[in-house]
Amino acid sequence: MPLPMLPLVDYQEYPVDEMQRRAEAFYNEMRRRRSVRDFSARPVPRAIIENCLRTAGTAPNGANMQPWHFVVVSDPLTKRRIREAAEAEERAFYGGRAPQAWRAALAPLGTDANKPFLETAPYLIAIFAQPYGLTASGEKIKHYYVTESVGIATGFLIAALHHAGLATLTHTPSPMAFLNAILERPDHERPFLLLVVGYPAEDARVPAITKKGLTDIVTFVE
Ligand code: IYR
Repeated sequence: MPLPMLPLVDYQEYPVDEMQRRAEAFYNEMRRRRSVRDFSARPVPRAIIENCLRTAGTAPNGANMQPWHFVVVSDPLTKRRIREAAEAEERAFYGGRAPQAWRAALAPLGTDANKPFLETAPYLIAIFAQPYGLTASGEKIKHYYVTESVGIATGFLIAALHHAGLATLTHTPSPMAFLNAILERPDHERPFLLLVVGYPAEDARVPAITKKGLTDIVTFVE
């Protein structure tokens, strides 16, 4: 049965010069975002996190199945368990499980197996991808474009948190199956990313990286 169709009342058009200003202002805001690894323990009101998660939940996704689940962890004991499990995986990763070329690619960033921010930061948001959903009666409903959908929702979430004035780190300990166990998520849910959220530490440092320019990332066919 097709859904009822509604007028697009929420669309907002701007004059072209205002569009130009808005596009530039948004770029200037987003280009200030950095992946932060030095977090402050300062608390962050949960309501801010909730609104950013609402933004994530608006992401376009396959057949509107919304194939994601977000677990927001502020409990110190759970954060500690996540840190311990993540660091165990990271020790194996940096200790030789990762191919030499991968470790060489990371060397300039100075990352290592120590992840104190997993306990320091006020929030860890574990993002899970659901290959299928379950109805109330336990029937499986297939989800489509799961990775794309969850990736877009995660991008929305990172942008929303940055816009609110918070720092994030997209952390990917590999493998991440320990998140299902610690956070009691069903086996079929795939841990996608662990997002570390909070204020940066006052003395936070970030590596001197640059982004590719427009001509390096875009081809116009006109
Ligand atoms: N998960 C590891 C390694 C790592 C991998 C990539 I690709 C990065 O961009 C950064 C780190 C870690 O978090 O240290």
